[in-house]
Amino acid sequence: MEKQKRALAIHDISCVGRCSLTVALPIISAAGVDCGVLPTSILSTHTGGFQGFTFRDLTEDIVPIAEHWKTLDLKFDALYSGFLGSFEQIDLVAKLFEDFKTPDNIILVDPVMADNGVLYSIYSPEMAKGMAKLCAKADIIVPNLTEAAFVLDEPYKGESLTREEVEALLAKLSALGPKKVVLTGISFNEGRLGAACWDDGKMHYCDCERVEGYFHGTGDVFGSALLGGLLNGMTLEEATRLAVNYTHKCITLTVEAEQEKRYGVCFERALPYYLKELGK
Ligand code: PXL
Repeated sequence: MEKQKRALAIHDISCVGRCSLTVALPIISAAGVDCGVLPTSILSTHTGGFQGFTFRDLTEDIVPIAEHWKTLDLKFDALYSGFLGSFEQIDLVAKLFEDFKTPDNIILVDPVMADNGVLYSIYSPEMAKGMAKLCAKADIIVPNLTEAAFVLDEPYKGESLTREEVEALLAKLSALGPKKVVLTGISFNEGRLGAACWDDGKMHYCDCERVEGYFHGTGDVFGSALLGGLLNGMTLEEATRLAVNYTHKCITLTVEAEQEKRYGVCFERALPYYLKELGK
């Protein structure tokens, strides 16, 4: 049997609400990958839709944790960062990437900070500049359209873009450093929604039927499913298609279960589909 791959997921723990580590850990594990975690902060819930959530910043713990790992001669096949707990964490995570980069591992950065044209409530505009620096260190980035605008310091133009505009965005995002970019929230047709990917200059699109409404945590479901695909040997295009279809399935099951949207999507119920597509 081949050696098991190991990933590191660097996100917050939103204790309730199914996003960040409570999504990344089970999905990446289901893909057959040993998934270590580096929690950036602990919140009682995520910040999108709950009043009075608690927030503990774990910035102080990052360096001691990384220093311990360095004594273990640990190797990661992928490092995947998402929601960070403070502005200072950007430089600390960038340093972690330098320390654990190998010639063939994957550094995947989701510059989690905004959606629908606005920054998440706990972030300031300086976060956007820092996230651009972190994206420059990545092999692959997975922004949504709002995050792409913030990272490029451009105005957000909404969802209805032409193919030429999407391609220009992808080229500019790749020029920051990452050879591969997957841009989510792409729609050329009202009834469809998906992602565009840029694989070292080659463009691919993948979409599926749009389900109306805003579903929390789907960016983390998407990024985790994409990474699981890549670590199972898929190309970027194949992994993007898998992530689009799996995320769509999770949303459909959430609608069928009539579940409150702020508690995230029913990704657990769609795991059999994910495993089947991975050939497991
Ligand atoms: O899913 C992105 C995310 C992650 N972590 C926290 C969030 C959000 C989005 O709102 O609030 C704490």
